[in-house]
Amino acid sequence: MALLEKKSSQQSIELEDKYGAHNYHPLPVVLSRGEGVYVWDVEGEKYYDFLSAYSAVNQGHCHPKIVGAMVNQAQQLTLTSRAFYNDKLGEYEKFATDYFGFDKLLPMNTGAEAVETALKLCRKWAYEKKGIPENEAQIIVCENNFHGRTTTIISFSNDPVARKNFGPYTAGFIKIAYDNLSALEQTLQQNKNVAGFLVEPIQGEAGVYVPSDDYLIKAKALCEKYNVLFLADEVQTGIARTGRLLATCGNCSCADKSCSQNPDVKPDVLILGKALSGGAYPVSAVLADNHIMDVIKPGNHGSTFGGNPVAAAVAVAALEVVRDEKLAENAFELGELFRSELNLYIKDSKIAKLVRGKGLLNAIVINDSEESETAWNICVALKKNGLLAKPTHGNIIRFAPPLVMNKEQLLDCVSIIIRTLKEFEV
Ligand code: IF1
Repeated sequence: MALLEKKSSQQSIELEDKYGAHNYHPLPVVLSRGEGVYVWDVEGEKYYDFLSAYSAVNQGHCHPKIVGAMVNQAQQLTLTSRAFYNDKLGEYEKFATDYFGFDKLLPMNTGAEAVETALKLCRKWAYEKKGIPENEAQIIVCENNFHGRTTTIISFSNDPVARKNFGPYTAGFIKIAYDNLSALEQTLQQNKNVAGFLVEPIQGEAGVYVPSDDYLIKAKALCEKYNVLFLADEVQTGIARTGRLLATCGNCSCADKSCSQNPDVKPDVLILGKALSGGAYPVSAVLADNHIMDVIKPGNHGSTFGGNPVAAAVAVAALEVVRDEKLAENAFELGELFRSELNLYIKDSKIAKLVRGKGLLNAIVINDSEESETAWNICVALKKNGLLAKPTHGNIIRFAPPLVMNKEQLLDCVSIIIRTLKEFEV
């Protein structure tokens, strides 16, 4: 079969099955085009994308401004490495540090790389600024976290599928219950060598767990009290996904000044990825103020592609789109509408137990066991009805459309979701 001839979905699936590692179990759909909130499969079937590539495509598929910035820069200069300066990185760093309210930015590529960078930064700060004895630093993390797939990150995961048989594991992490301030305070009191607290403002992969309103601000206050860095992993919750520019919303240029859901919390270290590029290119970043970031000296850290001119141009365009198209406000309003519409159905439903989330990061819990195939079967049925979504764990289906969706499209998706759930009402 000539490589370039158009293949059917089945042929594409067979190619991946035969020649690709089996590290995913995708829904049986083969996509070949995306535009805004829509994607098309190779047979030309059109779908609403309700996953947004795990919240990387917040700005919508193939946004013309972002693609334009990428193509334009790619025809100019793609990569210099950091052995030399390039004319785009400094401009991006100034734009993004102003945009989020931090002194400095360390550019990386994937979310996991940014999390690893934040962990290294936190440890180095602990040894050189806090005075913790070398190799004694501890970082507190939460049960059911997801921060990426590197060996160190899965070392503090409690997901057996992500962790088993990848040992030996990296030491120096203490796990506590999520959304539990007394567990955090006790751990801080009992361990004098704590360097930092790494937390997702909403636990995405765990099933879109939204913590108590005062959790983040009180956790930050405890970190200040015990001189511990508050590391916010906003790879999935950031870039307007939760109805605010950041779920922590500290010091951001959030256009929605009515950020009443949570008081502002400025992390000591902010971790971004995914929609930082609008899904067009791998771009991630770690932001911190000078008294923390200045422990990093030449040769301490880096990467071949980190801070490349294409990433810089794409990230500036992606952030301008979020601001200019008021995507945080749109996510806030459509999220309220989505949950209120679904709650009207859920109150009499036997198949859907609840809907939870913030902005356009939501999930429904299916009334079946974690081991059941029900959530998966519902997603296959949603696909037949023109909407793509995927379960996170077992009986939880995440719903996260691009933030450029309008009210009419959202209500159309709500009716598809309800119509599909009704097929499973017992
Ligand atoms: C997969 C979901 C998982 C993340 C947070 C860091 C990273 C992620 C909060 C790492 C990545 C992706 C990875 C992807 C599925 C998806 C995901 F929650 F978004 F759905 F797995 F939990 N911090 N999340 O969510 O960023 O290195 O991937 O760029 O690995 O299956 P990355």
